[in-house]
Amino acid sequence: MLSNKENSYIKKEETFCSNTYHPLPVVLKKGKGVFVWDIHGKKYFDFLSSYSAVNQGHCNKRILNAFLKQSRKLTLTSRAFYNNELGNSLEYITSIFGYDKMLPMNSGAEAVEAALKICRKWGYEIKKVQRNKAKIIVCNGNFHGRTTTVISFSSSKESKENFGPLTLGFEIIEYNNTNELQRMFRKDKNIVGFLVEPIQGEGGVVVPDKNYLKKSKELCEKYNVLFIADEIQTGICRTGRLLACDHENVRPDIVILGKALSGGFYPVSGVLADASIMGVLKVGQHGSTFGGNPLGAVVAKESIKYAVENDLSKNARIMGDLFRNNLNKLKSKHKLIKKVRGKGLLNAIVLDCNENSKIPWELSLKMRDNGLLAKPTQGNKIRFAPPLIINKRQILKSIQLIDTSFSELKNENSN
Ligand code: IF1
Repeated sequence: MLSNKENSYIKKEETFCSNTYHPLPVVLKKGKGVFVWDIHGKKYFDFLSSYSAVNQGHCNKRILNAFLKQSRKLTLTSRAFYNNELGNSLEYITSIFGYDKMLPMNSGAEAVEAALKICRKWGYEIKKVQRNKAKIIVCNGNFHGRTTTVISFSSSKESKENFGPLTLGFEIIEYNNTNELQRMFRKDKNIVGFLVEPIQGEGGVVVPDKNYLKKSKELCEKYNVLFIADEIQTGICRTGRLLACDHENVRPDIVILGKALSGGFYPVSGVLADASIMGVLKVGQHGSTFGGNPLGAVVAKESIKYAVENDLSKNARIMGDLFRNNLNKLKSKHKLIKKVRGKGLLNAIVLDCNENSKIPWELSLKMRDNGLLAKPTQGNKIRFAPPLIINKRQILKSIQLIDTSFSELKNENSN
């Protein structure tokens, strides 16, 4: 039962904000590490991590200090002028990821849009495909953002209906299917790029077969197509490696980063590529008011430094294995758990109910009451993605809370 105070916050947000979400009924006021607190001081494990944007933990002290220090000096210059932080930051970030250059943007969708522009331009000017015929392959179940071009290649009707006319030049193929990818490449010589999530987040944490990425990259090399990895959600240690593509030693032609590049402080995203690809963008052919600002540059450098120096990849691997092993033990106890899947600390359970069942929501409410926040995605899946700093004791405690929530729901439904 929500308090009057909670209801008044909710009512105000619903009254004055666009109604594009169905938030879990909880009103948060504070975050620290793996925890968030509501307005009454109740503490929760945050198993959404702001859609994997706070991999380093809420209000990370090191990133906060860097943010505050730079905020007092210079926050925004626009790129009409140089600033003393952008070059330093991108020198560090490009060296960590092993690319020549990074194009700094702000939101994930903007970085995806920029990557698509680079890919198309490369197609016309380097690969020499037919003018205005460039084609980019994407996957069914994709999620790459909410801008009009990006939703143009969404496979979800809800994301694109009545937002037309949509952008042309995209073909959707089945995810995790390299045969179909090869058929596409053979059929159409104007294909310039393959945009793929190494693990599909919104699709309910869909992990492709082993070597899917490797085989896809090999096909891209064979047919001279750019392999574009959207690592906005899977990147920055989330799946147990710096990039999810690292699990298969795949080096994308273009890497798209966002979310945890910000440490949760300030929207920062970016596109990584070597000079031979990034060089197709000339002066005046791309830009953004905030892209490359000194505050975002400092935040992004500190966010990556923290993740690397604290080996969040290793912790994500160890804690992710512990979490999935324990979830699988729960599976034998709670028949409602149909499947456990994920990699590192990007995990989900598939519930044995249909896609429009109320059970996933009821379960999320139970977990909320028990002190753990997680939300259903794609109907009958619940995503579990805590900050990557979570420790063993906290994982085991979280499993207990999830177990209790299943038991309570079962008892309630059997009465
Ligand atoms: C919403 C999903 C997650 C992303 C990938 C690009 C973007 C996202 C792989 C765009 C953003 C967010 C957006 C948020 C919900 C959330 C989400 F459920 F929508 F798919 F995390 F899984 N590529 N994902 O996951 O980045 O422009 O948002 O910074 O729009 O509801 P953005």
